[in-house]
Amino acid sequence: MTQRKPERGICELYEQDPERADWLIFGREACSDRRGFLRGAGLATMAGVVGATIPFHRNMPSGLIPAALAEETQEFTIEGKDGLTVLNDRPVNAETPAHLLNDDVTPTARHFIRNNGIPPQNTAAEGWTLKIDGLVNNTMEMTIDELKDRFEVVRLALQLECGGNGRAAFNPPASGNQWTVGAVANSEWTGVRLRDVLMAAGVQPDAVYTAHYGADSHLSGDPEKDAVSRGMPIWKAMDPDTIIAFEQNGAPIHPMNGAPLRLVAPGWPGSTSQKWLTRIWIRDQVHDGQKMGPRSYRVPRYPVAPGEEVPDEDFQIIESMPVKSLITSPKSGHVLPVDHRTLEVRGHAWAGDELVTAVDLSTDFGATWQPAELMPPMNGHSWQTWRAQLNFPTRGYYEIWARATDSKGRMQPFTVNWNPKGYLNNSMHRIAVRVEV
Ligand SMILES: Nc1nc2c(c(=O)[nH]1)N[C@H]1C(S)=C(S)[C@@H](COP(=O)(O)O)O[C@H]1N2
Ligand SMILES: [Mo]
Repeated sequence: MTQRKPERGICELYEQDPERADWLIFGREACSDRRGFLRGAGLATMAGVVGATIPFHRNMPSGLIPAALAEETQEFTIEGKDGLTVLNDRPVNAETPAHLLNDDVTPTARHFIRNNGIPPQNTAAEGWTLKIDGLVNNTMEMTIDELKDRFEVVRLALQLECGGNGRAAFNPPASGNQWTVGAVANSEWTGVRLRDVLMAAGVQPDAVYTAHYGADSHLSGDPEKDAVSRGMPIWKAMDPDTIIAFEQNGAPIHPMNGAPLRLVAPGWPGSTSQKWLTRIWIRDQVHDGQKMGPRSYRVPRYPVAPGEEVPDEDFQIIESMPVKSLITSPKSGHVLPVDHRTLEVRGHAWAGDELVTAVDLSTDFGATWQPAELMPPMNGHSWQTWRAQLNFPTRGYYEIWARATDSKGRMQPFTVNWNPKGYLNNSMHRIAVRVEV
């Protein structure tokens, strides 16, 4: 496996010195009149770079980096995974290119991997136990077979997204895995409701938060330290879609996705969904385990300027994730053959604990929008699939932009909502399409 270079070079360049960026990419002409750099020779150069003329170039905001340039992928192989892009190999972190997420239910081979530490060697279901303790009337320790026997088994498609998905677009850059768009998945998980287990254990009235422990180890090798140990408020633990899963897509969980037992707390930062789960401790305070604070999986309580210093006490824990969508077909860079002017476009949208109520698409850099046909979720907390037929008036370079709206009327922004740790980038997904003569 190879270490992937962060992809933010071009974005960083634009942010720091847009004139020079235009000069480097589109040539000297682009610099004489920056606002008009897409006219004349500048436009011709840009068309050369993206490989086609740009019919809607007048709508392109100045300094906009064509989506066609922002893409570069590197593939790697890991057993049972197919076509993922590696971001880091110690610990293993790999995301899925958007066009490989086209399935309504994400195949295990295409489910991203986000490890904070070193996965356990032994992930056999046999002998694995889960302990429930802390503020409960009955401390419990159960095998996976006992969980299956005692509680109703459910199978749900659940959306899981890393809190840092989209971080690569942050400027100034945020440290951490430089995820682009593919740290999200919607596999089917079979398991028992955490709620049912907690009811059996008898949660005491002063319980406020769960604390999760897994069998992976800290990168340092220090046995006293957890790789990650997060939790959630009791109300989220009691959500019927929050489950303790022992199967992924009807088969044993992939070792990198938390075999043989994991939490799935859909719609919340992926870090809530403890993999290789061994213990859930019920606490009378917000959990203070590894990566619970003061800035981990937290964002400022108020909007901040890019690069602004924010004191630790002004950060709050991320709960439900914001509305977002992905264009999964066609693959960015798609070329419409000669005499073809329409294209079937598909993707998914999700909105944390909310529903997605609309997905709109633009082919003219956001000047006009048309609604996509949006399906209801397969079950609560599944992502929603959408499709649309788009028309392209002439030959040239186009971008398809997708913008989802949630049930509270919130829409995806065009730009990154900057925060120091690079979380929650739900800016619109853009892909490039070329229409031939
Ligand atoms: N035990 C354990 N659980 C974990 C993690 C981890 O490193 N160790 N990573 C978390 C993070 S940050 C995310 S985004 C999700 C990713 O789940 P996946 O690797 O199955 O896609 O798992 C979460 N659960
Ligand atoms: Mo994550």
